[in-house]
Amino acid sequence: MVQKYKFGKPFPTEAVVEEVALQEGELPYLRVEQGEKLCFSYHLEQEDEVYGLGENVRGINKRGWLYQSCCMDEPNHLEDRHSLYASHNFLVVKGTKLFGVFLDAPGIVTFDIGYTHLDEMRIVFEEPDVMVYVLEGDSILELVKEFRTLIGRSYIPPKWAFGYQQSRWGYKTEEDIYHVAKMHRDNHFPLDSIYLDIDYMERYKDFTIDRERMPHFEEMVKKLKEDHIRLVPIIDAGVKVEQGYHVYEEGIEKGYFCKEQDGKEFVAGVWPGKVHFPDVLNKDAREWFGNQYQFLLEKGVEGFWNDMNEPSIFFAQDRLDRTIDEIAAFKGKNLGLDTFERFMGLVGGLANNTEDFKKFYHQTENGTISHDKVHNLFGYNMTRAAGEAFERLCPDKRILMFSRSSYVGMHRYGGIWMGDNKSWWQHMLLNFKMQPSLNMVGILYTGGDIGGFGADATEDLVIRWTQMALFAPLMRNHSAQGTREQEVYRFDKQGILRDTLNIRYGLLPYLYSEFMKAALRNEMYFKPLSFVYTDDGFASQVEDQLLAGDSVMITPVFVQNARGRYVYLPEEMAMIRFRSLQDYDTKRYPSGHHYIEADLGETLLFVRKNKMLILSEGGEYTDAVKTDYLKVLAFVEDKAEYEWYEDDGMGKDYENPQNIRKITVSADGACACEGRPVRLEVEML
Ligand code: MIG
Repeated sequence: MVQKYKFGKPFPTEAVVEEVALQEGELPYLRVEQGEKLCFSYHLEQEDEVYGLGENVRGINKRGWLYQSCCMDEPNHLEDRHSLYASHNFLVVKGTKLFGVFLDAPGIVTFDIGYTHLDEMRIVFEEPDVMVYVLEGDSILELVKEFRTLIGRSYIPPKWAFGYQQSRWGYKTEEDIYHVAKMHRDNHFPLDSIYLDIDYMERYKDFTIDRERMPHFEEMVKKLKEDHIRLVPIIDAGVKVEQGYHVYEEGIEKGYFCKEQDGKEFVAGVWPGKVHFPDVLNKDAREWFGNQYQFLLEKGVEGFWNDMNEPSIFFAQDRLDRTIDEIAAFKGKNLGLDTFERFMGLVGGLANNTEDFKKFYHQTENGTISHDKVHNLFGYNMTRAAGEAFERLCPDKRILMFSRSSYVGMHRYGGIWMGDNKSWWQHMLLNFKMQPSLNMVGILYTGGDIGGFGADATEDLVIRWTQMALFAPLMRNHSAQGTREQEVYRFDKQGILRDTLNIRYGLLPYLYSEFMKAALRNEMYFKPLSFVYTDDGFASQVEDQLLAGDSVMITPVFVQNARGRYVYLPEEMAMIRFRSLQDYDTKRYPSGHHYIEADLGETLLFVRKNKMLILSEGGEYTDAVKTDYLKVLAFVEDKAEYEWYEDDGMGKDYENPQNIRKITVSADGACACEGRPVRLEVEML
């Protein structure tokens, strides 16, 4: 059951798509404090667990820290951060009571979840306007489903986007791109796409191509597609200020950029130097910006990633000008510690200064509103611009789209990647833990940069990270220029990496089925153990294992030099230790704690009781993965049933009942697939 309550005059974010009647009277569960700032508080009992907040730092259980919804370009994803790139104000409290709450407020919201006082949660709003949705149900999974129904169906990418993808900030020319393709194909590393980072553009101008570096762009797109490799270009939020640049000139002419109070376009500095931000909160501007993607669509491009859309601001032009003047005053002075710190603060305070958010405005259907009040909606609406445009421009085709910044509601238009992580073991775990929290807010198509974006990766890290990402819908190796190159072909143990990628393609029928069912039924693809094994008193303490889909529990190795790990089994399960798609061993383990070996080249996973994993024979790209033969790895005590989802992977005939086939395995090993000619080979675990 969902109840809606209104405080002040909430901005219509369009996060929620269902009609819900507005309630009068007291907010249930939360105590309302109308002090200097609007605050909701809740007393936490010792057994209470708090889940949610989508993309954020720290654990799956959010207790014990202070989080802030304030989308920020912050590349240091450390424990002392309070926000990352997104704002996902959805929480579930489970313990003495069970309820969910969504705080639909696009300004800055602070969640003190047992930080100031261990046993108190305080949700504080910078702006007094918020629409509150309170959800009730019998389990966390039910609450999540209720919430997901409220916010609408999740974005579904094309099937090729579930293949392995390669990216690096630093591929500059056609030769660079062809080289990456060749190295994968020649060495039989499966691959479905290569990314174009900002260097493909002419001086970082959106919707342009640097013809010196990529004179035959169209031909390259075509040639690579013949080789089953898609090119995925980046689009940045800021539009370069440059006379003669059509996007700039059109935006100015139509008044589609964010303006300051005096009516002049707000000037920020980002990659291209001075930029204006398209006013994506304005319907017409959003349509206009979305239409620009056609420039690349008509060149054969079928996927994009939207970057810098918090929006990231290196500097606001007027603050920079003032700062330069202030800095000049330090010249020739003897800088003591205080003055030196002030000096450093001046420069350090230039980037992403929240004060600058107050200086520009959006012209929305609900009037003019300053950016700080709706800051967290920018990335959402930039990606929405693209998503809405794809619906108009190519309604029958799925286009790959994912964003860096997001708000609840954006999940209908695209996925996200987890931003600028680092080549650190702890970031592998951090990204792992974000997955279920993101699923709670509808973001199913997601993954972090494999191998880490910043800092230098080691070979074993890349191997373990690739293994960890085997079930991530978005499986992309990406890194920053200047860091150690980390494509799979850069390392000695290429056999391990090749075998690992082959496993991914073997898993595709399962992975795709589970993703599609989760999307179409408003369910989670990655689930924490505690969401499923609700009576298990220990499950909530396990945050380095997840259920991936309905059949499998994954238990990656997150520790350097480890040759195995402790695994907690909430019930009897069947282990599979993969070395390759063909070479693996299996063993049943009873419930409880076990130390299980997993050498560098080995990936552990567990099949749940009366469930099965289906495997294809793999392939070097998604289109090569055949499904006329499936290996079925089943752990059957009584009977196992599986719903195998399969469609053309490009169109939108999602609801066709033909897409789902039931596979059944009985205890004697007999196996059948309803209505589809497929050769099944069963292996009883
Ligand atoms: O300021 O386009 O998160 O993936 O490679 C850095 C260059 C801008 C940040 C993205 C990253 C991308 C990089 N971008």
